[in-house]
Amino acid sequence: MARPPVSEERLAADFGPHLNYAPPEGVPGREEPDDIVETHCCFCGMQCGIKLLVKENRVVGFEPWEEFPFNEGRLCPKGVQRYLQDNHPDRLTRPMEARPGEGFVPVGWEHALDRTVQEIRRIQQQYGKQAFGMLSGVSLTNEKSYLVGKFARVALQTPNLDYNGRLCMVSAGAGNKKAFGMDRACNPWSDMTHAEVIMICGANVSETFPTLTHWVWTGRDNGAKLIVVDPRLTPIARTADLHLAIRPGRDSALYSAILRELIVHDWLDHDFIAQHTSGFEAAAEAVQDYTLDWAETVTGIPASKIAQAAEWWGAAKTSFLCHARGIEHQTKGVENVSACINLVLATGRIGRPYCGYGTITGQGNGQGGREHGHKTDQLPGNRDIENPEDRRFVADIWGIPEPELPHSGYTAYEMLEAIHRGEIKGLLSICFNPVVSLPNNNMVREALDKLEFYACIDFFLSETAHYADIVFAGSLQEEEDGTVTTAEGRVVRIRAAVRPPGEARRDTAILLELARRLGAGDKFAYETSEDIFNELRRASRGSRADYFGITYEKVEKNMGIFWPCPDLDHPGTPRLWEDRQFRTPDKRAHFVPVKYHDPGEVTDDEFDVILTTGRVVSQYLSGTQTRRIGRLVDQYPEPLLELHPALALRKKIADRELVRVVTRRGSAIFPAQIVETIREDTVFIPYHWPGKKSANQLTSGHLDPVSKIPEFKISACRLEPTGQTAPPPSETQAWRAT
Ligand SMILES: Nc1nc2c(c(=O)[nH]1)N[C@H]1C(S)=C(S)[C@@H](COP(=O)(O)OP(=O)(O)OC[C@H]3O[C@@H](n4cnc5c(=O)[nH]c(N)nc54)[C@H](O)[C@@H]3O)O[C@H]1N2
Ligand SMILES: Nc1nc2c(c(=O)[nH]1)N[C@H]1C(S)=C(S)[C@@H](COP(=O)(O)OP(=O)(O)OC[C@H]3O[C@@H](n4cnc5c(=O)[nH]c(N)nc54)[C@H](O)[C@@H]3O)O[C@H]1N2
Ligand code: SF4
Ligand SMILES: [Mo]
Repeated sequence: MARPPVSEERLAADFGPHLNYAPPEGVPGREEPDDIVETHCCFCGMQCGIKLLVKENRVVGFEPWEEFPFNEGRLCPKGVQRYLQDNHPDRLTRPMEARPGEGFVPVGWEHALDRTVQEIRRIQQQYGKQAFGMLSGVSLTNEKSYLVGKFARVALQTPNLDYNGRLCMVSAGAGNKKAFGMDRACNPWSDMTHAEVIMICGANVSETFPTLTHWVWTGRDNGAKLIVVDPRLTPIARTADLHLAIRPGRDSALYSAILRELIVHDWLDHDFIAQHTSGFEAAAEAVQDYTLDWAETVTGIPASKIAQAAEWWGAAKTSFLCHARGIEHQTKGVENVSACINLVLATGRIGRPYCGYGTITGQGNGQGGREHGHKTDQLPGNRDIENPEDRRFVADIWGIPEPELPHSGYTAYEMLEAIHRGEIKGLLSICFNPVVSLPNNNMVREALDKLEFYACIDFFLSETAHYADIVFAGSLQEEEDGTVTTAEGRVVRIRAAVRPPGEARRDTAILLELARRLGAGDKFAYETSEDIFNELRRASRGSRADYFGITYEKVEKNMGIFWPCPDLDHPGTPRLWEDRQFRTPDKRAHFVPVKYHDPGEVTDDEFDVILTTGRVVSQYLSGTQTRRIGRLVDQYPEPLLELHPALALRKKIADRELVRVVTRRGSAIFPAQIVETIREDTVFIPYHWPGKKSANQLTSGHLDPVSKIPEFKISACRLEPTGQTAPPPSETQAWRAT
């Protein structure tokens, strides 16, 4: 029997008073710390080095860590405020149980763990092992990611495990594997410094990876031509030599037309193509009709600008191409990635100093987290869960017979659909807030309401945790030792600075105790995070993400080690492919032919404007961490609908007017922000807010057929002005997670 819908009272619980936390006098004890801990920012994939100041088991401030080579002490607005999470009054300090009519009630660990294990057993006995699912996230360290993968397969024995990287890195991962047989940014960012051309596709670098801007600008100061492809004139685009304001969802048309230009003008590296690649002819044939004029019609970018980009790219001796979610959050996310890689391969500019390519990984451990097996189709070391050899290798390390290892299950969005259909009855989640971050979140909320049992591990009561029966009080990044892998592929050390507050426990301790109570304790006999890492090293040995030669000691001594690192005496690999030995079966890099097709949803008479979604500098992902920090809230207090003055004029919309945005999934009201920095046919809404302010009420469940990433970047919408002016932001901040 499904539960009754989660009550309004429960959804509103604990979500009001402390949203804007900012200690007026600073955190007490700031002046004389007991300890200074060198670690990394908990937010984006840059993983900037930072020193945390600790006093009496509390993080009371930070200092720059200038010696850390990537950011050299620089931090962004989120990085300098993150320490405020530690002492936050909203921190969960005890497990909680949802009781009918009472909302959430604090309970003891024994009860919370017992009830969870009983429910897992009941559901699995009644409906089968696969009826209990697990969702995970890659703000977790490598150790926790590995542990979750093993926990779901060995303790829960379910195929239905997936992670929030499904919303983030999977298009790039699939594209990289097709081309190179391996999934990592190919170069360290310092290779931008002497690139003659830097091309940034669908990445709002200055807001989403602010400390990376330093490397882009160093390249530009040294004479690089900067090309930015984005429907918006973002801060980084404002500093570019060429801004290609693309119509959302048309990327592969642009890169294919550029490839055609390279071929027409013979701006190709024939030796590299002949000796180190395969598939060039098919890729060339696929683009032969994609003329500049055709591309102008499809992309909305003037043909002359496309020609200019092709000429700069073609004539350069060194170059760096990078992309992020702008091209990857599409139903052709993987094809867009392939189309970009084709440009890099055609000119042979990879695996050399100042010649590089890379996706800019988003989440804190978006790189490591996508290698160690909490992805449904994957085992540690980026091994394939359907490959018999990979299965045997990992089953041996885990001490289970290979046939007991589950196969691939549902991906994240599909899992919610399966819950909605009643196929999956129970869920455990850690580090994922799908109520805010999945598309079409009206469906997501209905699905969570249907679960017979749901347990969530978090340190704040996230919007999704409101739907849980049991909430386990887990740990912040700085409360547990471990490692993460930065967007460059550099494995760095997260140091425990403090213990979790009150009765909260380390994430690892919670998972290990659940495993023990599920009867799998002997398979999870770790004393420390380093024990888990050492098993991960063995599980990744010889794989496409080889960590075997990396130890805590080496990481600490060198301020990070780049994988692959196959042996203990190996120094790590900052730049891939210098040896030209790609990880594909034929050791060549593969061109992938790309044929253009339209996005999953196109505009029509009824829905005549393109809606795209993304980020602002001061908020992070689903916002449950950053919306609780007053100084970040002040910088951008509410989601705004960005639109061009010409569109505003056509729709008779005034600045700050409340506008109803309608898509085929639903509607929501946002204050208009009229800006000249966006295409006339496109509007943009940042997605960091829940409830009535959530952009994901509007987005579609269209998925890339290969990567299963949702098409967050393109929906067709209609704009309906309400005639009302939005109240000042301060009056609108008390939104509830309804
Ligand atoms: N401040 C902040 N920083 C973050 C995060 C955060 O939440 N806040 N999250 C981190 C994570 S997990 C991620 S994944 C990254 C994301 O980093 P980005 O990918 O840089 O961020 P987005 O805002 O999602 O999208 C980037 C740009 O894509 C553009 N775009 C939209 N549609 C298209 C299109 O069809 N084609 C092209 N070429 N561009 C398009 C948008 O205008 C936007 O400027 O940021 C990381 N850093
Ligand atoms: N419309 C639209 N939607 C999007 C996107 C978009 O561009 N547009 N971007 C997508 C992308 S790229 C991403 S990455 C997703 C992100 O989506 P989510 O992963 O859902 O977002 P987070 O805010 O990271 O949620 C993580 C949750 O885990 C908790 N958490 C963080 N660290 C830890 C930890 O160490 N331990 C434990 N126990 N809990 C932790 C946080 O408190 C939070 O509740 O959103 C996606 N959704
Ligand atoms: S750029 Fe990313 S890792 Fe660096 S301080 Fe900002 S959020 Fe943290
Ligand atoms: Mo992401």
